[in-house]
Amino acid sequence: MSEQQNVYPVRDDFAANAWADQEKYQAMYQQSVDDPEGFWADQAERINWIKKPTKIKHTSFDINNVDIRWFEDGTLNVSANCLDRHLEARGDQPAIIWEGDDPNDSETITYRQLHERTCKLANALKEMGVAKGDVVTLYMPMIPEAAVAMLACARIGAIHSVVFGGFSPDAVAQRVIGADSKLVITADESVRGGKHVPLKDNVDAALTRPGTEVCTKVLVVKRTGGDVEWKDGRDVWYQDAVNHQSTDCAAEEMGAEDPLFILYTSGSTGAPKGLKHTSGGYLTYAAMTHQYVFDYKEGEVYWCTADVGWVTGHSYIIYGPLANGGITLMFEGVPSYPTHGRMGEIVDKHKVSILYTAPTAVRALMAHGDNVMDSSTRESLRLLGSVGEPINPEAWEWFYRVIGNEKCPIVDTWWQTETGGIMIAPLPGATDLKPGSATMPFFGVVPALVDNEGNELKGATDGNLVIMDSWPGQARSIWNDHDRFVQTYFSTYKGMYFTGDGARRDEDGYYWITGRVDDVLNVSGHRMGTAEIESSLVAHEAVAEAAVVGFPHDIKGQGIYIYVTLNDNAEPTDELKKELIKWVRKDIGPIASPDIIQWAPGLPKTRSGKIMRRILRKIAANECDGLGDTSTLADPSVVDDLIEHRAIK
Ligand code: 6R9
Repeated sequence: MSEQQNVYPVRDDFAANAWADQEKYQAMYQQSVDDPEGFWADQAERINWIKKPTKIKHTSFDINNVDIRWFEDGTLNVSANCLDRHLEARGDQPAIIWEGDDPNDSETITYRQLHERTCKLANALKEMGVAKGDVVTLYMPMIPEAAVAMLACARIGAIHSVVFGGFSPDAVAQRVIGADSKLVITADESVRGGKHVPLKDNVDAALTRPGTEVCTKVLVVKRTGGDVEWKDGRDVWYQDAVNHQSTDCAAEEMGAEDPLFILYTSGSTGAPKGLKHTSGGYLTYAAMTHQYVFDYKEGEVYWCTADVGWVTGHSYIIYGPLANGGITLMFEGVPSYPTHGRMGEIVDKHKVSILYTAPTAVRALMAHGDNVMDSSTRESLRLLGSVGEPINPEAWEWFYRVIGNEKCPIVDTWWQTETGGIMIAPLPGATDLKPGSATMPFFGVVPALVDNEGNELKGATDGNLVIMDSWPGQARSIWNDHDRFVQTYFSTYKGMYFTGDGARRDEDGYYWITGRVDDVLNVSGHRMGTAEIESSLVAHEAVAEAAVVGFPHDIKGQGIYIYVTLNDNAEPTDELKKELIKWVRKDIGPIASPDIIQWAPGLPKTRSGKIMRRILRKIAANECDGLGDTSTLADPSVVDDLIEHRAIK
């Protein structure tokens, strides 16, 4: 890292009005690690419990007994916490401001209206036979019904599993099967950047796959009115299901440790993992982080640009903001449509105070130059946030200067699907900022850096990022596969949660996330397992073997670089490259689109047959001088061929 890097000290006016200044952060942090029981018992007060918990923390990272429970004897309902309890004080205040893909399309939904819509759908779900503990799959556009569907599930104790609307039919099928899901909620089509995506067709295709018979109902929101096939007895129009329902629906009393949702995410091996999140601890943590990290104040309009298909959408479009009685903006479209000025225009139109987005979006705008923001003033903004991948200092500075008019602190928030909420981030009234650093741990979070043997490293150093003790938002397990949960997160370093990320800690104790140290790619902030893409490719008849690595990409952060060894009878043509790219897009979804395919007559392997990705990563990045030790390769000569034909020189 550069030595002369900028530091942005906390501004006095910010510190004076923030939920936490530096002194308060330090005192609270100290208490949170010295006395987690007392600290989190106090924090649990932010939730309306039906039965208040007396048992606060019961957690073990011991490999023989990984067991994570928070507030376990408490009961609550998450949807009542996000809706009912706000009705008296702010029933007529907006809960959701929805901005459509088309700039002329928007809608404001008050807490009272959101409550009514949620109750109606909850009643409809019950009528369709959905009961407490059932899993409902959501494959939806970014429309208010997506929020309503999540909250309606939570209301009746059903568990939602949201599948990102950009995923393929196979991904939907895999998740329906994996979670034994009886019902899918979808829409006829989604609209993004003026283009329609046939969600219902995709669901139809998904439900022809063997194993999906468990799913017997599909509820379809009419979004565009586009043509859809209809399967009588299975398919139901959303409007027909909800219209006649009552606007009252009692909220089910749930245990703090009852599951709230499953969310699938990629790992370094095998099929995506369905992380299981529960109710009491998750909500406490989502609400608290939303309040402190974004310094959220009553009445402010807050906009998180993520999709509800990702964990960021769960915690920071829906649950955190609504638990806090906030106003959350939900955007259906993309920042580049109809023009690259759209993001700023939305900020002006709805007087957004807090804008939480991803480095890839910032870099994409930055590529169009400073004038890209000329169509807006963004005067309402007071805080910016970043999530999904490391933000490079250049993008940070541009975000600060051009989007934030040099007056808004940026909170760079590091966290994961597995962590449920933000783990390492500045508090804007407490933490001096360094562009590119996620800075300091949130309350109750004890990060550490370890070497490859698991020895804790002290002081300024690089290392593998682990978390030493549990926090309430942590995922409890992998759906139907607790062994895999234990193996993936607790077996690498004994007694610690392993994040899969590398990080550096500087002399001020600031954390700088350096990226994944496992075989997980981060493309535009989306996680993807190299194994998933490889297994898709080898299913193609022309492909004998494939190795996937990330390479530095200006906009996406990482691009997808693929080495393909063809079967003897296949010709290495450009047409075949195009076909393979299409193949992967169709199999996994457009976000997994390969950027570069290189034909590889052979792959560098150890004598035990393991592909040496370290070497492939270097060749893809055009760093061929520092390939390191190649002496353990079974056939070192394959490397020369790969270097000669590398795509980036
Ligand atoms: C919330 C989310 C998690 C992975 C994580 C890390 C990367 C996320 C980051 C960041 C550096 C940040 N990541 N935020 N890296 N700085 N502020 O993104 O969850 O989709 O599960 O991805 O993303 O590599 O391990 P998820």
